Amino acid sequence: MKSTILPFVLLLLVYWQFLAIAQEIPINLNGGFEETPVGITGGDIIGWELDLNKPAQAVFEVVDDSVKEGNHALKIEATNLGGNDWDIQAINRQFTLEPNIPYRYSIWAKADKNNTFTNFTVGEFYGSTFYEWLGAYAIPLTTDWQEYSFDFVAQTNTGRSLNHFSLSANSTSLPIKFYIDDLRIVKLDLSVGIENDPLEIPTEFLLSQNYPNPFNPSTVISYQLVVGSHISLKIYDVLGNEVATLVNEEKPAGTYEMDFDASALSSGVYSYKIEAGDFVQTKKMILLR
Ligand SMILES: [Ca+2]
Repeated sequence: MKSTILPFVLLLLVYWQFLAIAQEIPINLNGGFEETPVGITGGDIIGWELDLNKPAQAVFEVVDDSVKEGNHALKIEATNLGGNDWDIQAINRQFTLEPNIPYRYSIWAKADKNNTFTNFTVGEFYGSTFYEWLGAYAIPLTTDWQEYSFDFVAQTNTGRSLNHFSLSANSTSLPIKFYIDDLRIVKLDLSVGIENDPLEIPTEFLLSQNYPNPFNPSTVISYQLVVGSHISLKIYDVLGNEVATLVNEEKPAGTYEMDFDASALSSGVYSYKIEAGDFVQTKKMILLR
């Protein structure tokens, strides 16, 4: 009996891992670091802020350097390391982490000299002022862009939301410069393989904000359908002229991702509109060359 079941269990485990789906979390975070930081602030800001009010002295600057999409990355130049960190706060207290579900934090980073140790931490927001750290990861950066990722699991308490990332650095020689770009949080849905159902049926219609945004020249637009219907997903310029049709067909319920390549278009604000039965939604995006 045991020898009959074991290969099946191993196969199931492999299958489970293989089918694990990463679902991007719609955090209100300028994870591509295309824009100037908000600064030292509090409150519910859409975007992200940097808390410079720390012993460690550093200058933050959005510079013309990028590992992936977009043109810019965040440069952090430290002249003094005071043993404390710098905070990057993703300000979205609406997004609640699901307990006991693994999430993956990923970020691209490099430094101007090897072995600049950087700690990346992830925290969750709870109540009005409390942050609970979910993980801290010490990384020896190199002079080449590399992607680093860490998995974490939300605590079981309810009402917690993803809020807080921080950085700290250590090096034997100062000043140091390091760069970060393309910060993402994805939810790892490991239940999919077990259910043997690659398309989890969503519970609400949704047109997600494209990622990255701003973008150059391509971006990803995703949407969810609760029921199957005829889908139209079109791109319009700022004058309302249709410039592209991404989808125009019947689709079953499910979650979809579309790549939009804007190589033929010029810089500017565009909108994308989905029509799925009675569900109509439009969002804006920025092509930045
Ligand atoms: Ca970027």
